[in-house]
Amino acid sequence: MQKYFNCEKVQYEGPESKNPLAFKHYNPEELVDGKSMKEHLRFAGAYWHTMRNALADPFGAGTAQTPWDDGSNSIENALKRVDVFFEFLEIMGMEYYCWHDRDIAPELNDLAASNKALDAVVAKLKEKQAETGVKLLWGTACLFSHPRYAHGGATSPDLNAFTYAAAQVKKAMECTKELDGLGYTFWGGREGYASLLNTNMKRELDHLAAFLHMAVDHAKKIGFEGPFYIEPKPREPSTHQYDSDAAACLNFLREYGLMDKFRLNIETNHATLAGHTMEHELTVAANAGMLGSIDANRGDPLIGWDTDQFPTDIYGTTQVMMVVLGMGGFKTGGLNFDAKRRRESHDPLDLIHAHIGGMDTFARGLKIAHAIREDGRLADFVQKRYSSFDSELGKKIESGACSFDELEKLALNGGEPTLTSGRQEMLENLINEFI
Ligand code: XLS
Ligand code: NI
Ligand code: NI
Repeated sequence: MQKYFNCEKVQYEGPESKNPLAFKHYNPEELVDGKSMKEHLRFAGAYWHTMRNALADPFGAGTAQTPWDDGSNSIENALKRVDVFFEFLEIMGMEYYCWHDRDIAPELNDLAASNKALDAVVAKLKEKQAETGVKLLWGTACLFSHPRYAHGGATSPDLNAFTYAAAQVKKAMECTKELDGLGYTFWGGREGYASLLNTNMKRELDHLAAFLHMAVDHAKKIGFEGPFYIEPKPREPSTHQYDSDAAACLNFLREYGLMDKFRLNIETNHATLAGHTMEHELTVAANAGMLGSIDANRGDPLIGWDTDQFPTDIYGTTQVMMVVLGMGGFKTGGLNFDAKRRRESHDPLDLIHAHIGGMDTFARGLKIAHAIREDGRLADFVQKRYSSFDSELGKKIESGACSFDELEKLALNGGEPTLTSGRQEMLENLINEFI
């Protein structure tokens, strides 16, 4: 038995196992396409949900049982949580993790005191990383919980709030660097607005860009090489969020000359809130060479907010892994379980069950996606669907060397184009052969 969790390290037992505390599909060292499953999937634990989410909802208090936590805002309590979290990672066999500054250490009376608390916890995290080989996938600053950020951090109309946010991000970047973090994330929780009556949108976006350029400069100064990630989300908590979806983020990054240093961190539930599929958002990002990392979770089709549920849908994880394999795998990113248990699942053991489910579902998605790619029929179909563009004329159009005049002449003589089927249902059946 472990010290804080009533279970042993979770082992792979195979699909026949009936043990609820075993992996049925995730076999970390098993090779898929010449690379181990753990290298493909790069699972990360989210400190905020695992250690700090009390499982409250707007109608009731938190239910999570955390016998290790004394409920205080003390540094000792924060240090104790580090031990618990690393035990959890060990049980799961997860080699990466992510944090917000305020999840790992308390916010105290002033910035200097909060920074000092952060230093103490970061020192302990560094020890634990060295002891276990666990790596920091990304760090981030929480610029959305404290009342000072009610109007935003980098987009606040108040210069003092903007200044505070800058100092907080500077420190969080330095802590990420100290822990050899592979990336650093910006999710703009309050970077948006509720009403245009009181908002100068143009000025707020200019400020956000200035803020991110300062982050780029500071990264250079401290030698932080990892990419920055922007995490799109369309609403909640702001009514209108500036980073609403992958396309909006790419447009913003291009407009303000930030494409080099940034990538996107795409989250499933945010994609669906934006009225897109996860597959769509990932494809938009990957097409631009900008898919950096993934927050793995899912929403609920009946609920219109960010329910952050654990991924259990095999179709969903298959689609995700099709895109990830298609781009040649993660470089600095991974699959971060930005997911929480339901309020009714308050026992620490539920954390283990939840992650087993997420990891097994992604393991299946990986194997299925690989099998579909190996089979080749799907890619073949898509390739053939566009094959008329492989002609001389097609090449001319694709290279920008054609004109409307030329095409008009051809259309006048060519007659009616023949219609061919898109065969969507046939392809859906094909996918089901593998699931
Ligand atoms: C909230 C976001 C958040 C980011 C990190 O919806 O998903 O958890 O991942 O700030
Ligand atoms: Ni997220
Ligand atoms: Ni989210």
